[in-house]
Amino acid sequence: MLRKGLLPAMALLLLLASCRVSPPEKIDYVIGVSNSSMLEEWRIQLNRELKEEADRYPFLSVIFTDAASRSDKQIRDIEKLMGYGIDLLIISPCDVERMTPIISAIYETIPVIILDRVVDGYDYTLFIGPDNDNIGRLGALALHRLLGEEGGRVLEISGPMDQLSSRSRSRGLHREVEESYPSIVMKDPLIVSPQNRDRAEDLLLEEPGRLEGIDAIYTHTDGLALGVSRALEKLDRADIPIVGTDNPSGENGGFDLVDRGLIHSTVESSTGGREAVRYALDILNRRTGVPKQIILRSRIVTRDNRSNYTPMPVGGGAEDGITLGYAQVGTESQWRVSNTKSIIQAAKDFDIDLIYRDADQNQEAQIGYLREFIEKKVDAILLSPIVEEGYEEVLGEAKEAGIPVLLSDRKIDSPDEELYMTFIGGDFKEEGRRAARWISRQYPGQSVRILELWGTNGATPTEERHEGFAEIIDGIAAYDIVYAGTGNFTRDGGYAIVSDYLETHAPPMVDVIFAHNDDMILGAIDAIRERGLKPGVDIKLISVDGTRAALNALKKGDMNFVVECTPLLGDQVMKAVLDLMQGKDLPMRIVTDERTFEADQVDDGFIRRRSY
Ligand code: GYE
Repeated sequence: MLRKGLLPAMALLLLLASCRVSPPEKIDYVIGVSNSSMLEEWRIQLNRELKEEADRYPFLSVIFTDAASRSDKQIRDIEKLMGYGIDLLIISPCDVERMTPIISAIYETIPVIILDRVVDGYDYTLFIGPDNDNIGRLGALALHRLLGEEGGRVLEISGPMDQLSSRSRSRGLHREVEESYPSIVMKDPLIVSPQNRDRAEDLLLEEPGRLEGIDAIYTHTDGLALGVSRALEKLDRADIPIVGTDNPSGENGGFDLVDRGLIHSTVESSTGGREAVRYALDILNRRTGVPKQIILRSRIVTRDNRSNYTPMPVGGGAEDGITLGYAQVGTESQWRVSNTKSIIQAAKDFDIDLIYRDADQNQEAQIGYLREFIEKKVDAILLSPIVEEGYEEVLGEAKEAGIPVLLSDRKIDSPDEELYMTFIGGDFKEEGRRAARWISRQYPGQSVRILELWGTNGATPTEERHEGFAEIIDGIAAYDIVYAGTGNFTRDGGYAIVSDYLETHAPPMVDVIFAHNDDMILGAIDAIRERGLKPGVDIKLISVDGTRAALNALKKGDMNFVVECTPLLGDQVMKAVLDLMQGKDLPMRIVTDERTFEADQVDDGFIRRRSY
């Protein structure tokens, strides 16, 4: 929803965009940067990285603005930048909600890279930022390493909880403590508002009772950590260790505090400045395969790993070519078949030697192949894990052997993120949400009975598609998931469940079927027809993937909505392998760009051109 007050600002902004001034000679591109403030060390570091990286390209010019934490100032800054004729905007929004319509309007004119805080929806070119939930989880792991098995009492010191980053860090921390480290007891958090070093120091000095019986302190930023450590010093309690977060370099940054022994460890939250400039160039040069989101890696930094801070094995550049061992899930779906083809083709295009193994849905076999790759001393391993659990041991062996592992398509569940270098794939939770949003658009205020066809139990796309779907459906009282069963991502599986369900329930049995992939919905269509019902009419059908077969069914009216999840990951995977071999740091997650389809959005030509 556009807010009234913003409309004149946006009109002006678009007007300015249409009368762009030409950039100075020899400068090919002008990038505008709108930073939300320059108060915190982290944000100063962000600008420093943007500048350093941009300076490497003489044809690039960057104009910086500082919104001083005020959205109205940020809107004016953007108007000014547009007036200068920028080719691309990099923005770290002050207030995500207020900036969303502004960013959408700019995105219609020039590409927009959002840093740090993502806006709702998908009206931007690329998001680069940390995973704050995961940063909180890593905080829990750092506390566990510090306190050991016997655990202890921890005081959490955070910024205001109306900040999304504080909420996410706190949620991740508490969930991980509850699930994995029950001997850690979290005491009531101390909220520091406004969030800064001096305020943290003052608050703790005002309430020294907070420290009674406390074994460790967790702070949401390193600025807070510094304030806390000063207070501890004054209160003669410097014996309480602190785990911080953020870790920009420079004086009083996390590294510095670790070095000086003021804090025990910190969880890195890098700024993404360098990546922003590199991807900006890809976007401006119209390179293909630019992802939708880059989620930056976070690591725990302690004094021990601080001095030789290269915690991940880095490929040796393999002079005699690169050998990549690839352990694929199986051949359960059309998506999988296309995914395999894409990877094999890209390996050829990138001149990478691929050893391909198909695990045929058998995890033990897949782990066996990973051990084979380790034995063969491949340069890197590419893994599409069948399920999320059960890979830690073998990935530990790969790490020991110095062989980096990349995950494509599916993730593993492990707090130890040093077991793999990056994950490349879709945003499955968002896919589930998109399916649910379609239902809420179609049936506002009506009651809906839903049958959910799950993919393989324990696989990331199954867990996350369900999570995103349920997040919306569970919030609407009139919507009910009346039945859920796993069809294992296969056409037969989808057919069997729906056929059984229709046989054992009297009509009208169900209004909507949501399948976690196309193959299962195609099986459902067969089953519905067999019962003499009309698929897409008597029962509305939604699925995820966007294969040619599903888009055809959509066009014919046999189904109603398709959420895309692209299997064409090959180029991005091989690019990551090459980057890795050249010693570049990879982001933690590279999330592919995806869209949704309704019947009127696909024509025959589009479907014919579809390569999967
Ligand atoms: O959606 C499904 C396949 O892991 C994203 O696995 C992939 C899923 C895909 O079998 O069709």
